[in-house]
Amino acid sequence: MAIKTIITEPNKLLRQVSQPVDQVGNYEQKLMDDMLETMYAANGIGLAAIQIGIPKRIIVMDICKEENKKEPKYFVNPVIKNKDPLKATYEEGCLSVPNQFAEIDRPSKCEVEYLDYNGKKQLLKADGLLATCIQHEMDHLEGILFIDYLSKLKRSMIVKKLSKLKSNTAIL
Ligand code: GNR
Ligand code: NI
Repeated sequence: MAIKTIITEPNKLLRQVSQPVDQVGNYEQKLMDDMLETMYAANGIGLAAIQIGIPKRIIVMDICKEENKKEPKYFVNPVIKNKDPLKATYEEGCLSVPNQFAEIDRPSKCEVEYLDYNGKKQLLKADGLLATCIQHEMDHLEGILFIDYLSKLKRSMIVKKLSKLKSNTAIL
């Protein structure tokens, strides 16, 4: 397993639409292992493959709060089957938008069909943080970031801050 570099805004790769996976094979499983390790190392609760530069429809998640307990979840080619019309608000962050947080409204519940780590078809009924997180991750597959739901002004302020941060880091 290996820890990969997480791509941050602004970066065109984050705007790319990810491609479906043909088959969950050895390469995909190794990729999911690396993604999970990278996510844990960054203290995230979810990660999409595009965040490490790979435009494939693969997501890993672990929303378990207990220390020393792992509950990894793997989603290949996820499709949302049902969204609750009722919205829920969560303070969201993103490993690709470091240190920025905002309250975002999304459907409070959803049903997701996907292939698991072993390529087996699964249906998940999600609510709470799980529902928010899976929708946040599925947005990454379409090249969408949570800051896209903010006003143009708020978004451009965040992107400006992040580009400044990047140009400073380049000097160090
Ligand atoms: O670590 C993460 N926390 C988080 C909190 C609220 C809503 C969504 C998330 S996902 C984020 C990790 C990430 O950037 N995944 O793409
Ligand atoms: Ni994210």
